[in-house]
Amino acid sequence: MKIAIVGVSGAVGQELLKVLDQRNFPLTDLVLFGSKRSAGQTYAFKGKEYKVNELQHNDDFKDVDIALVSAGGGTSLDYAETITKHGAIMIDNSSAFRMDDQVPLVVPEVNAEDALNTPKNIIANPNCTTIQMVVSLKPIEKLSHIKRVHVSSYQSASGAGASAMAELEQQIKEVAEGKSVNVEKFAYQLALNLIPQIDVFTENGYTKEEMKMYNETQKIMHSDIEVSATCVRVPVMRAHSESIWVETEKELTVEEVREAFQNFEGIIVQDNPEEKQYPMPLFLSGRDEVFVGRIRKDLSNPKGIAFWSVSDQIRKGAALNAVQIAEYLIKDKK
Ligand code: 2RA
Repeated sequence: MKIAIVGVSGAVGQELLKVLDQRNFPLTDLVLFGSKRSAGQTYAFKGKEYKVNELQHNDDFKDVDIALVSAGGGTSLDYAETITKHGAIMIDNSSAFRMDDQVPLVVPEVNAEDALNTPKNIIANPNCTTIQMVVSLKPIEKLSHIKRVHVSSYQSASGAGASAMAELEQQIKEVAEGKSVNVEKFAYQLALNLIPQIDVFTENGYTKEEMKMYNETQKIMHSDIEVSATCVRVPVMRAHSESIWVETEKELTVEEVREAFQNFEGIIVQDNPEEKQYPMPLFLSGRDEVFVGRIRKDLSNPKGIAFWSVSDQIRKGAALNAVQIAEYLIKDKK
């Protein structure tokens, strides 16, 4: 089983290496690809050094079985043919193919079987906010069809990459030292601030990030579910938080929703208000699961349930989900 990582030097690429190692993915060979700037760097994996090859339109993917790609949408579009032409399956973390009806969009806990239908040899990894949300929606959908969702996301700097995380760290220092704050990666200073815009605005007043939550959720859940999202950048390093409100066809109790969460793979419930127990990003970065809490009935709608969720944007929001798709693809080949 030969695995390729494309974009290995980025935050998600580095996490892909970690996840493959930690989960002892049964690979027999590993090949790393990156930009001209990254070429020649080396990374250790299971005690062996691997050199980054410059990604080029050649036959380097000839004997690759699965390529984990996280190098931006432009690179994915440009290199999809080169990566897949010899038969490799491309698991793509960019938004390039997510809404292509020839490409499955997969969160293994929700719609793993979709990964088996790959006419283009491409499987798309959903947007981090969508992954986190649909993991929490699936157990509720199994109790009663979800008609609509309102969600506000509180997205960490990691969603904009390693350099954005570094900028937030630097801004916090600059604020603490009373110095002028350097602003490059975001439209405004992020430290001590909230920015209610992620990606560009579309013609309906929603941003592309918010429309991803609408469109991707319908595709993954094979549902007419309506999602209205407000996506906000917050001064947090690497875990996204979401405040979610769902309306279901049938009235549900908090107890049956909590039990459904507790029994669902990939979810951990932290929900004890009396003990001030609820998920918080500061304490959950680096974890694999989606954490849910603040589970309660909506006071304004008997068929409404509200809850809070936190999950690591780089792990379950990107690298872990991609590796779990790869694990699903090979599960009967061991
Ligand atoms: C973000 N979801 O958080 C977007 C891309 N990772 O910036």
